[in-house]
Amino acid sequence: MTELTVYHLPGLWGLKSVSPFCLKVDAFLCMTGTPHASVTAATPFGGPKRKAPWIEHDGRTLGDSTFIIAYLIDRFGMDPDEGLSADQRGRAVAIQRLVEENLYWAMVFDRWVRDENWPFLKQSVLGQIPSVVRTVIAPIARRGVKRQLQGHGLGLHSPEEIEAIARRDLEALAGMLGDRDWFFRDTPTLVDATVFSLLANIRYVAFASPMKAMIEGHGNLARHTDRFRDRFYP
Ligand SMILES: N[C@@H](CCC(=O)N[C@@H](CS)C(=O)NCC(=O)O)C(=O)O
Repeated sequence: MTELTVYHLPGLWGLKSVSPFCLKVDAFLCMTGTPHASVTAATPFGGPKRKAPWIEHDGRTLGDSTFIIAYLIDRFGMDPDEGLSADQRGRAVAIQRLVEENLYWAMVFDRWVRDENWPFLKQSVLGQIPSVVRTVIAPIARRGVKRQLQGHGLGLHSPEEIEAIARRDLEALAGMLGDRDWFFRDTPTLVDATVFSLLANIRYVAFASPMKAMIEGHGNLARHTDRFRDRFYP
C-alpha cells in the first residue's frame, strides 16, 4: 500500500490544525487509526482546489474533507458510520451542512473581521508564512475572505445579526445532542468529529468570539467537545 500524505493548515493552542476541515480529516484518521504522514502547509494553495485539506495517495491528489474521507473509507475500509440507519445518515448530512456551510462562516467572521483577532489570525492561520511575505499578503487575504463572506451572504449582516444566527445553530446542535455522550450511539461517529472540529476551533483558541460563551452556556456541547478531545487527543 502506498503512503498516504495529508496536508493541513498549521495547528496551535493544542489543536492539530486551526482549520476545522483539516482537523476533521485528522480526527477521522485518529478514529480509524489510518496510517499516514502529516504535512503542515503554510497556505492552502498547494491543494487541487486551492483549499485545505488535501491528500496524496496512490498517485492522485484529492481535495475537500468530505471527498477525502469518502475516498479513505473506500480505500481502507474503516467507516465510523457503519451501521447507521438511513434516518441517522440523513441527520448527519443536515448537521454537517449546519456546521460547515453556516456556523463555520460565523467563525470565519469572528477570526478575520473582528480587529481584536487580527494579531491571532496572523500568528495562527498565516503563522507558517515567512514574516516578510506575510506582511504583504495578510491584508490581501483579509480582503479576499471578506469577499467570500459577502458572497456567502453571512457577511452582509451586522455583528449582532451574525451572533443571533450562530446562537440559533448552537441551540439546534445542543437540542439534537441532548443528554447523550455522542450524537447517534454510544460510540462516536463522523458527525461527532465534524461538530468537534468546529467547536474546538472556537473553544480552545485565542480568538475572541461570542460563540465561546454560547457553547459554555450549553453544557452538553462543551462536554461533547472535551469528551472528543480527551478520547482522541489526550
Ligand atoms: N468544503 C471544503 C472546505 C475547505 C476550506 O474552506 N478550507 C479553508 C480552510 S478552513 C481554506 O482552505 N480556505 C482558503 C480559501 O478559501 O482561500 C472541505 O470540506 O474541505
